[in-house]
Amino acid sequence: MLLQDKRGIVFGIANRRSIAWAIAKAAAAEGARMVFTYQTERLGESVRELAATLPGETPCVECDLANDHAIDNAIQFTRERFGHLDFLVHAVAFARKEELEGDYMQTTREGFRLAHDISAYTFTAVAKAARPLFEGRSGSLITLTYMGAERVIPNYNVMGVAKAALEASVRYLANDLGPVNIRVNAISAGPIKTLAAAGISEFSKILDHHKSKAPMRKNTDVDEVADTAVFLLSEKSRGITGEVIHVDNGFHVLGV
Ligand code: NAD
Ligand code: IMJ
Repeated sequence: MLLQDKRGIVFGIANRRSIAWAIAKAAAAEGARMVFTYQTERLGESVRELAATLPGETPCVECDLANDHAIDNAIQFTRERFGHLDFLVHAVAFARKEELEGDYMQTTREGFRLAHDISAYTFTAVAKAARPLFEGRSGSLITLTYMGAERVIPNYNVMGVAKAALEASVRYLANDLGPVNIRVNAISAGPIKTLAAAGISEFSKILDHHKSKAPMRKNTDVDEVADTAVFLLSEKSRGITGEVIHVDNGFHVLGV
């Protein structure tokens, strides 16, 4: 098993459709044990229900990533339960709904700040806070990104700019943490119908387009993302850091 006896922390499970949940299931199947964090108590019940379906104990703790004290608390909680960490999964993004429609140019200062805080800075924040739990061991950190960081996608707007900052953070964190044997990578996933895609205008059209044009002629399945995540979290990817791997059935290679 690729993650036998490895300990991890997962940020970003909201429900059974979450990419983070698919990653957690795949990691558990490879022998990992994890702490789950959830954004608000409103999500706590469903996250604890999902956690209970995994073998062994999966401690769960509230963690609003907008709050540094909440991050420190989740790390302290993890230290008490596990003593150390081998991996971290960050699958978190947020922008105000109003910023995800119309022209990018209409982005407000506060909307820009919030999108960058939650969608980009929090990865650096959790890397910094969790760093002591990796002391003396190798580690792997991953985050989730989207092609809107590299190219213009209608309505993705300030999220695309925040994802570009997130991808740059992956490279800087990889350089900071490489000397202590911690790798840092991102998965750029194709469009998947999750809570973060709910209510996005024309999302079904984007899925149809992806399916008809992607080299593999299919939509991205959450389990495809999860299997790449397991690879990146495992020693199999020991030579890879600072990388953004596209798991999108090849869509990103297209010009038109
Ligand atoms: P999701 O809604 O299930 O997950 C997003 C998570 O972010 C939720 O669990 C939510 O609670 C969490 N979150 C938001 N603000 C937070 C805060 N302040 N503190 C703590 N947690 C907070 O949707 P998803 O599609 O699984 O998204 C996971 C990641 O995948 C995101 O980074 C998203 O940008 C990325 N991604 C999604 C797609 C897609 O098409 N669904 C494609 C590429 C990348
Ligand atoms: C999101 C907006 C516009 C276009 C989009 C998306 N496309 C895809 C997404 C084409 C695939 C989903 N995605 C990659 C995201 O990162 C979504 C982030 C997100 C979604 C919401 C919806 C609800 C809300 N705020 C959000 N903030 C971030 O209020």
